[in-house]
Amino acid sequence: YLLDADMRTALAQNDFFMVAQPQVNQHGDIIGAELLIRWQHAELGFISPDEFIGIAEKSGFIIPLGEWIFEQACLCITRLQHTPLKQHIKVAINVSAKQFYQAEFIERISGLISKHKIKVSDIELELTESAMLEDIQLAVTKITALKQIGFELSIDDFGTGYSSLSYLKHLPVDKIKIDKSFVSLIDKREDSRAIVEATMLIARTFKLGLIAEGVETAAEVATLSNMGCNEFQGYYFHKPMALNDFISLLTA
Ligand code: G
Ligand code: G
Ligand code: MN
Ligand code: NA
Repeated sequence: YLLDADMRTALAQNDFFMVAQPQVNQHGDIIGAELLIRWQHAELGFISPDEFIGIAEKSGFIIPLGEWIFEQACLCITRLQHTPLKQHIKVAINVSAKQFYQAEFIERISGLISKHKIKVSDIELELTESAMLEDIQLAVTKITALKQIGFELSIDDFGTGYSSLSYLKHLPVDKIKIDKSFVSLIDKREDSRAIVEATMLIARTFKLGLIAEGVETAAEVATLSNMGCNEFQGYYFHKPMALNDFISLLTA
């Protein structure tokens, strides 16, 4: 079993690293990447974030870990700035609810933005729908403040939060990410297809960007394109990869 102490050691020893999963437009051009954390444990080998993010949230370790993740995004953006690229690339990170609701969150990440002298609009923060619903009033306040500073914000795992949709009109987010659980069933189940259709209508109505995640097949791409989705993330296009490989892919 994993201990909080293991994670603290791992952070100090550089056993955590970020991988990048490219996001593409309808032509397959890379428009951004989601950074995802990975842990190569000295004895246990690879440990999935599904196993340790929850533990880190309970122990409070997610606060220093979340800051480390944010700083990795800053470093990635700096690297991209020093790479000659045809297109502009945005970098997205997942922000855990615990970190988001922390009183000093905005101050801490603003400090890192200044330290690394990057453009705040180059970072996209992904917040899950369920995280925002934990305290919707506070979420609206925080997201409004983050937007004012210039962050891009997206709602991750959209459609899985059992939410009333009325909250959306109060949230100045930029983008919805259609959850992979709906994408994977889009050609198999009418109910999943209906949820995706409803999500697209919501995105249009609220003038939000839209990206489908977990796209694995050409058939899914075709169905989603026909329905009006123009941005994709998933194994069909690119799997998460080492940052060096991501840079190579962009400059190839
Ligand atoms: O990358 P993978 O599919 O293994 O991720 C599994 C889960 O862990 C997903 O829910 C993903 O959002 C989450 N996750 C991956 N990387 C991060 C991260 O850097 N921060 C947080 N908070 N969650 C992450
Ligand atoms: O919870 P979140 O949406 O952040 O999780 C994204 C996770 O989904 C990533 O960690 C990534 O490893 C995983 N993922 C990305 N593309 C695909 C895909 O095409 N199929 C599956 N099964 N998982 C994917
Ligand atoms: Mn995500
Ligand atoms: Na998701």
